[in-house]
Amino acid sequence: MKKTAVITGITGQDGSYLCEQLLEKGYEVHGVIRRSSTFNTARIDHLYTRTEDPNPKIHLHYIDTLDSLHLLSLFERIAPDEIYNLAALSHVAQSFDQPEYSAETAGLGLLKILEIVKTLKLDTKIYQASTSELFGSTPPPQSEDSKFLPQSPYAVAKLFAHNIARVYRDAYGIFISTGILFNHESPRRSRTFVTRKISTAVSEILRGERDSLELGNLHAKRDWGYAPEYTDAMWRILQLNNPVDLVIATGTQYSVGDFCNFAFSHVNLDWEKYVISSDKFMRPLEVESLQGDSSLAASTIDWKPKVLAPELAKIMVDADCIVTSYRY
Ligand code: NDP
Ligand code: GDR
Repeated sequence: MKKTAVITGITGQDGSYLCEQLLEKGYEVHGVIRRSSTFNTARIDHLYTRTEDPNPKIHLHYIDTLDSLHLLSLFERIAPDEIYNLAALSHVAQSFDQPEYSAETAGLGLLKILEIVKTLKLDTKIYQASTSELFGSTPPPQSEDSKFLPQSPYAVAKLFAHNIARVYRDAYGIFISTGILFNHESPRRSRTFVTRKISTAVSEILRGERDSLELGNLHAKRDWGYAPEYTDAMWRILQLNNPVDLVIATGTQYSVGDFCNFAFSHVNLDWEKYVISSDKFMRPLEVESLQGDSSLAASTIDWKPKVLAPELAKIMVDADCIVTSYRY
């Protein structure tokens, strides 16, 4: 039987890949999308047409995830089999500038969904987008058993959501799983994140549109993977018979400088001639070193990463060099 899924944050990087994958599996997909004065559907435009389709597979609903009344009315109407809660202010540095909004979207957003599912007594499986930022200053390797020491308003808000998920699971038997996902990137990554900032800069330098790139901390280390593989993990997590909390990561680690090297050397440029480290992009508090251990995911959902950072950098640079119209 055809399953129905709701994706909050469908217009984001992960939402767009997840939507594609669910449609391929035959799901009816409902996307929660917030109103914007400019078009914010660039990542999903290829998945739906604006013309009348008598049997559309993707339905968009204009609801801010902080608007619980309208979320309730949507969930009551469609009684989804699965909810993927991806909506959030997802930029760590920006969460220092907008801490309240960050707490509301990344933290309270999930609580509203849980309350609705509980009130309506829905038999829905929920996926929550938890993050490696929960580990913060805990040294690597980080696994499901590692301590959470969040270092930003974003991470503290996500920790609230992570914990409230466990509480609703244990107290009310709600089926909610979390994926503790480490950084994952793609050509659809917003340009405000470091990998995409680097790959677009490489393409612009090649085209002669600029001659330098200003970044912040070049020494921070991340475990970078490829976004479509991570959204596949989200789906696999919800297909289990019991709820889980699972780390999803490549198990590798590179610095921001290393990623610059992969991206620039792919087009025979020496990154050190172009990249400048500026205080402007330094954070009030930094997460220095993330490297995940996803062996539990390998055994429970048969998930293993294929694309690692050196190849990821090439994929992103190639996409920016060829398709100059990506403007996320
Ligand atoms: P993006 O920033 O690309 O997407 C975030 C999505 O949330 C967008 O669709 C955005 O809408 C939407 N959104 C934000 N606030 C609201 C709101 N108030 N109401 C409705 N929609 C809202 O993030 P990613 O796709 O990269 O990440 C998805 C989720 O996974 C996020 O929660 C993120 O924190 C988490 N995560 C991401 C990781 C990564 O490496 N990518 C790693 C671990 C966790 P709009 O398009 O209008 O801005
Ligand atoms: P992150 O991703 O904070 O890990 O959060 P981001 O790409 O923003 O930063 C990664 C590291 O690069 C350093 N850095 C810079 N970052 C940005 N954005 N811009 C710069 O110019 C720059 N220079 C250096 C940062 O200081 C940091 O150390 C992402 C988001 O997707 C979160 O939502 C998600 O939860 C985590 O990944 C896992």
